[in-house]
Amino acid sequence: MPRPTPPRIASFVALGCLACAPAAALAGDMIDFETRPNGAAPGDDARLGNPYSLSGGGTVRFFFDANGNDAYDDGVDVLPRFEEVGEDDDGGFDGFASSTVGAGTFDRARRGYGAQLGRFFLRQPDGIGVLPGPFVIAYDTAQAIREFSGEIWDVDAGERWRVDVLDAAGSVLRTLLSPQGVGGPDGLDSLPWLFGFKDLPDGVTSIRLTFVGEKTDNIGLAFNNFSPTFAVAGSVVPEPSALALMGPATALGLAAAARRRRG
Ligand SMILES: [Ca+2]
Ligand SMILES: [Ca+2]
Ligand SMILES: [Ca+2]
Ligand SMILES: [Ca+2]
Repeated sequence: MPRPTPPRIASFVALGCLACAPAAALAGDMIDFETRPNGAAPGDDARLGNPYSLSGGGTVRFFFDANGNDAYDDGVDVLPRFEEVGEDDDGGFDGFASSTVGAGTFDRARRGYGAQLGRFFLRQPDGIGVLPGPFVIAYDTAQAIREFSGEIWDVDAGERWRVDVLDAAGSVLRTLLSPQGVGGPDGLDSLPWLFGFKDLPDGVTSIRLTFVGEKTDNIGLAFNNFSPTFAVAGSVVPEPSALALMGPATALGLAAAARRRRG
């Protein structure tokens, strides 16, 4: 008798996440990069140097870790830039090519995802090319970070990202790989890869996003909607609660029900 198996359920959940609704405006600590840390509107291509405040106390900052020590070093590490949706008209740099939206189109979300991208996102310091190092999100807070989520947009052919959750010693507490990017409309061109963690152990101090794709050039990072203290719905696949529901107790219950039907 055909019945759902855990792998089929998991793939169904993953597909559901790809199609999940755009994130609504959320209260609390949702950093959507529509404002700078001081609340002012960003400008296209402007650098982000200051950290954002967390409502529960402390701050979080973003940088490319040029010297690979997982810590921010002023003047050594490289600052990301705000990028405005649409093509630059002043000869500045863009974030990502929106090839499924249209030829010669940049920084445009796929239909239905415009509100989720907003007007601004965060990107690599220069043009699409070679990154100066991993992208690091560093907390400076007394809060225990138990969950978070974020979005990497436009994970195309030859592209893949690894997300590592680190403690102060640089040990990897948790890790997650993005899908292997594929080109064309079936891939994540001009779409977000929504990732998140829940139930993190003690000691989370930073998050490191490392490009692990096959490409060695034409690489960018389009980062958006970072939620530093909670994981938005659909970002954790499968949800820990769903895992618990599919655990041994449920499996035993299904088997018992099958036996009763056969009996
Ligand atoms: Ca550093
Ligand atoms: Ca742009
Ligand atoms: Ca630009
Ligand atoms: Ca945004």
